[in-house]
Amino acid sequence: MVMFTVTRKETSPIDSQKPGTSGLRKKVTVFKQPNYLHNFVQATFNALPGEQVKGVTLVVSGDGRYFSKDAIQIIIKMAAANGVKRIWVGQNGLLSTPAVSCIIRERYAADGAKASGGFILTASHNPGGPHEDFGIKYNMGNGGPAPEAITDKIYANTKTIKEYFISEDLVDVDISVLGVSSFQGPEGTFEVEVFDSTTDYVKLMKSIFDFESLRKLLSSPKFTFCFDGLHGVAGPYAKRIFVEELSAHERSLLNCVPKEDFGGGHPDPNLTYAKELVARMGLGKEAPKDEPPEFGAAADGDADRNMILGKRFFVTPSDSVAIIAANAVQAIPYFSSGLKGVARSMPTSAALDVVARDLNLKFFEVPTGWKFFGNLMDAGLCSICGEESFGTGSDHIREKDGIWAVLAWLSIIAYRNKDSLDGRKLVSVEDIVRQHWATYGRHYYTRYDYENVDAGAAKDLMAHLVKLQASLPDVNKFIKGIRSDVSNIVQADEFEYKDPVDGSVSKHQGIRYFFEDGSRLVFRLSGTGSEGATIRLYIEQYEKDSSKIGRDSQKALATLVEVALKLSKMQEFTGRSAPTVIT
Ligand code: G16
Repeated sequence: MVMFTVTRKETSPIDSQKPGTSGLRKKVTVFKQPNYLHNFVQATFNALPGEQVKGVTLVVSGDGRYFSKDAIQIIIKMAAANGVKRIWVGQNGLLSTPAVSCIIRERYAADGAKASGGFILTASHNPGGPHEDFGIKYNMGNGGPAPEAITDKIYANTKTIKEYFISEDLVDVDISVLGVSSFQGPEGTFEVEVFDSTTDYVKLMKSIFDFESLRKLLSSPKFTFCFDGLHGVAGPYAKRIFVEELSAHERSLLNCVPKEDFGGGHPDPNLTYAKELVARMGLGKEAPKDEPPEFGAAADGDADRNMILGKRFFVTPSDSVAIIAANAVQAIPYFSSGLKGVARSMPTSAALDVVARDLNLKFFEVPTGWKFFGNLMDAGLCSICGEESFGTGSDHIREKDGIWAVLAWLSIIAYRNKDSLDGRKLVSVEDIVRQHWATYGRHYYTRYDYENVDAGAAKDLMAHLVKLQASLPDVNKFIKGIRSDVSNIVQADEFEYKDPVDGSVSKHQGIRYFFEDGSRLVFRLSGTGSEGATIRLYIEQYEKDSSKIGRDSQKALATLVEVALKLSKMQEFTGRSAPTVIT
C-alpha cells in the first residue's frame, strides 16, 4: 500500500474568511492565494468535534467550477493529515448540492459506515472561471449546511490560525476513474472512493415520485418539455432522470454538459440569466421560432435552485412552493400520508401562509438561508419549504433541490391530467397557477437586486431604513407625499428569529414595512455576493378579489415600487437609477 506522511505547516490568519448565507464565496484569485483554502479547511476541521474528524468518512465534491479539481486534491491531502479515514468523491468531482446531502444521509460504505459530513465546492449561481467565483461550505451529518454555531467557530478559527496539517506526499487521486485508492498513513489506512455522481440521487427520487406516471406524461405527444442546465452540475442528473428514466427526448435538454466556466454564462435560473430557456418558452422579447413547450425549467450551477415556467408563463418561486404544498398529498407519493408542516424564508411571499391556514398545517417563517429549515425538518415539524430566491425542497434531504422541484411540478401536472392525457386539452402550468390564485388569492411579488453596490453605501441605506422605523407617523407622512393612494404603514421592524427547536436567536435579518392592506416591503443585504454589497428589495401585495388577480405583476406593483425606492433613497445612496436584476 502507498505510504504517506503528515506535515505541519505554519500559517497566519487571512482576512475576509467570514462564511456568508451559504459558505465562503470569493473570486478564484482570492482562493488561489497561498494558504487561503488551506486556512479555511483547517479552521473547519478545528471547529468540528474531534469525533467528527478522526476516523470518519467525508464527502468532497461540487458543481465542477474552475479550481474545483485543485481544491479537491488539497482537501483530500488535508483530510488524510487530519485523521479522516475515507473520502467520497463524485466522478470528476461532480455532485450537485442536493446529491451531497443525499449521499451524506443515504449512502453506506462496505463496512457499514456513513459519511459524517462533507465539503461542497460551489459558489452556486455565481459565474465561474479563472476570474470569477469559487466557494466552499461544510455540511453536517444530517446532510444540511453547518449551523451558525459552527460557521461562527470556523470564522473565529480563521482569525487565530497558526498551523495546518497536510499530507504533501500523498499522490493525486485520479477522480475521473471510478474505484477505491488506499493509502497507509501514521494513523492507519486512508482511502478515497470515486463513485458515480447520479446513482444514489436517482434512487432517492424514485422512492419519492411515481416515475411511471411521470414517464406517461413525458412520453405523451400532448406534453412538451424543456430543461436548461445552464452548464452546471444539473446536466448529468437531468440526462439520467428526464431522458433515460422518463423518456424525454434528448433535444429537450439545453446546456446540460457541465463546464468549468458555465459556458461563460451566469448559472442563475431567473428571467434575466436563463436567456435561452426564456426565449424558447416564449417569454423573451422576440417571438420564438417554434411553438414553446408546455413546461420549461432550469437549475443553477450546483442544481439546488430552480425556475419553473409554463408556455409564455413564469411561476414565481413564492407561488411555486405554495402550489407544491397545496397539491403534494394528492400528487406526490412521498407525501401521501400528509404534511408535517411547511416553512418559508421571511422575504418569500405569504402565498404559502394562506395554503398552510387553509390546510391547517404548522407554519414557520425563518431567516434567509436554507440552514434554518434543517432544524425544523430534523424535529419532524416541516415537510415542504421554499424561498423567493428560487429554492424549493422538502425533508427528503437538508438542501433545496432543483431537480426535485421539477419532478414535483411534473407530478402535479401528471396528476391534474391523469384522466385526460389522451383526450381533452392539457391542464397547463398556467391553468394550475390561475386556479390556485382563484382559490387562495394572488400575492403579486417582485424582487429588485442592486448588485455590487459600494458596501459603505449599502450599509448607510440600511441604517437609514432602520432609523426611519422609529416614527411611523413620520414615515406615513413621507409616503403620502409620494403617493396619496397607498395605504398606511402599520408596523415596521428588523426581522429576528428564535429557532423553535434549539432556541438560538438570529438578529438583523432584514427590515420590514407592513401596510394596512397587507402589502409589504422588505430590504436586506445579500449574504452570497463575492464583491461589494447586493441590496435586495422585496415588494409584495395581496389580492383576494378574483376579478383583479390577472394583472401584469410589474404594473400591479408599480406604486409600491415607487414608494420603496423613494423611502429608501435608493438612488441617493447607491447612485443607481435601476436595479441589476428584476425578478
Ligand atoms: C443561498 C441560501 C438560500 C438563500 C440564497 C440567497 O442559496 O442557501 O437560503 O436564499 O443563498 O441568499 P442571499 O439573499 O443572502 O444572497 P444558494 O443557492 O446561493 O446556495
